Amino acid sequence: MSPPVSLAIQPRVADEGRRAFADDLATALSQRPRRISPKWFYDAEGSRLFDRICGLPEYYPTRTELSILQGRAAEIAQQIGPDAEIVEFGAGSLVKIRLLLDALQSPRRFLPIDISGEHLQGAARQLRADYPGLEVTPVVADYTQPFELPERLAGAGRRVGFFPGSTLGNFEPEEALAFLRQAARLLRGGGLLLGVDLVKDPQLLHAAYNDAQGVTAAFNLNLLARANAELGADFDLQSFSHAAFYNAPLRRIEMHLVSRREQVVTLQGQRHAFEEGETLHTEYSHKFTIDGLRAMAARAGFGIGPVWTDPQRLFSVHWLPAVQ
Ligand code: AVI
Repeated sequence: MSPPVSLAIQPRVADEGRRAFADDLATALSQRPRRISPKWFYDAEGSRLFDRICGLPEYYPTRTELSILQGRAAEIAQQIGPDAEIVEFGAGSLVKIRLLLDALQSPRRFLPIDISGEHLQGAARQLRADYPGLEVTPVVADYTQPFELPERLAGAGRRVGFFPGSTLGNFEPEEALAFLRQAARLLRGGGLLLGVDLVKDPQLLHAAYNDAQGVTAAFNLNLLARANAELGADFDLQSFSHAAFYNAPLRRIEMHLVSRREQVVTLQGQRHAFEEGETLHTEYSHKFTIDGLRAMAARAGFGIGPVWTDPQRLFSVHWLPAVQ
């Protein structure tokens, strides 16, 4: 069994994580417009709420991507080839990686990369039990920052990245390009299997981020609950509301927390005043055209391979060869 790269330093990592959250939130509250990275959504409760979002009737991306992966598994496996090493950016849904592993010819190794050691351990344990021939090597790293992967296994096939779920859309365009450049370097000679959401009718998009059960609202507001629990902040959750709208010219959903009244919030001894209607921006979710995504991938150093979509062209899965 391969231990995660830095399991021994988990408590320190947790402290560092809390400090980084405190620093990011303090910076976010001090700047105008106020803006924080969506990575802070994902504490245990945020991850649970995100799993619920994935099953909502309005949130089409998860089930649509799954249907593409399922329906096109054989073609995808043909692009990847035998004995592959699969690198997943984020220890994501075990459902998606299983669909891929089940279709591949004798996959050799799975390397899930995640900033959270806990998430990685869960993913690794379950896959080891179900795929006895597969070596599972978790890597604790922030994949949005520069990092290295372990040496390739002798005799292994291609090294292939898997980045589903349109998480790329949560990056700023320059961050997305930087991520793709790093992926092209790490995966040279192999390729990237990338799932991204497509530009579509704004009404469908609006519904997906403003669901009737209020799960997306709870997910957004949980960021403030997390700040209260972990950092001793005093956000009054009743005094903020969820807002998500489609910015058509920039092809992205923008998610905010809107102050419902004039109020002062205290974070680590600092007071932050909100006017009624002022917002904390929490997430972009960019939507792509197939040509636009391919142009960005080409700038990052990828070649262009096949793309698979659903009949309604809601979502796309791209095979991007990482040219030698
Ligand atoms: C993880 N990410 C791709 C989701 C998205 O659609 O941007 C996060 C999400 N935010 C609100 N709903 C889902």
